[in-house]
Amino acid sequence: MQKVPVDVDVRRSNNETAEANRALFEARGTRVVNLMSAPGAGKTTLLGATLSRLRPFYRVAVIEGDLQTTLDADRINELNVPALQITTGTVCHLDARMIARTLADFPDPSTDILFIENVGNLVCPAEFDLGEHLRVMVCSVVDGAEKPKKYPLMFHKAHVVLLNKIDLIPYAGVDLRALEANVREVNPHATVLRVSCRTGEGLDDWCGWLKQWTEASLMQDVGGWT
Ligand SMILES: Nc1nc2c(ncn2[C@@H]2O[C@H](COP(=O)(O)OP(=O)(O)OP(=O)(O)O)[C@@H](O)[C@H]2O)c(=O)[nH]1
Ligand SMILES: [Mg+2]
Repeated sequence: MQKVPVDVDVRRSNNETAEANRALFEARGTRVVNLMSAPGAGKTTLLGATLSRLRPFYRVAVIEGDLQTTLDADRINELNVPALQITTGTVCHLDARMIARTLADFPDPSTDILFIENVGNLVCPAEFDLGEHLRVMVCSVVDGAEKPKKYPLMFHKAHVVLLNKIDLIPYAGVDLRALEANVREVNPHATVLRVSCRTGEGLDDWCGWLKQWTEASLMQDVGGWT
């Protein structure tokens, strides 16, 4: 009997479920954005700002991933955007099966863009395909310029890297150019944008980029980015 290492098996099974999720999303005409970052980099804050800018144009919904609480889903529901919470307990990332189970409770097929906020963690979320079409990483600039080199996988997997909290650069003493160079070294193809969810700087550019991507993706009628 051939032995298959457990993590290879887990990943293969996850990938199969992710493909099924993606096929379902595409049949519904829903584009799915997976938001990832270290804890506290600003995912939920960015989501709030993004939803308010995109809502006039698209039907949006959110799945929130969190170890314990429903706090982030509560924040999104306060904006009158439908949001469901997945609490993972001790698991430090979302996986495709969790998303598949949630879709059974969240059947609205008319969503144009579904945002998934992954569990705050700089490593594991990048290892699990959820069936998304776009992976966006939020990187807090105050965490230091060397982070892309130390934790390359998430930077490598991201289609978009948002360098958030640039309002704090004067206090943090971080070299923003060095950070950008490190991101590009790990992932030369990613779109890299500077934003501040506190001051609003860069958010119109980010949402403009996302609108363009959504239109292009819906026209192609395929995910294409995975
Ligand atoms: N100064 C500053 N603070 C920010 C910015 N974006 C977010 N914050 C703050 O950073 C803290 C964490 O933001 P959240 O949006 O909760 O971060 P998160 O990534 O969703 O956190 P988890 O879900 O716990 O991983 C909050 O106090 C935000 O107000 C920013 O651009 N500048
Ligand atoms: Mg959050």
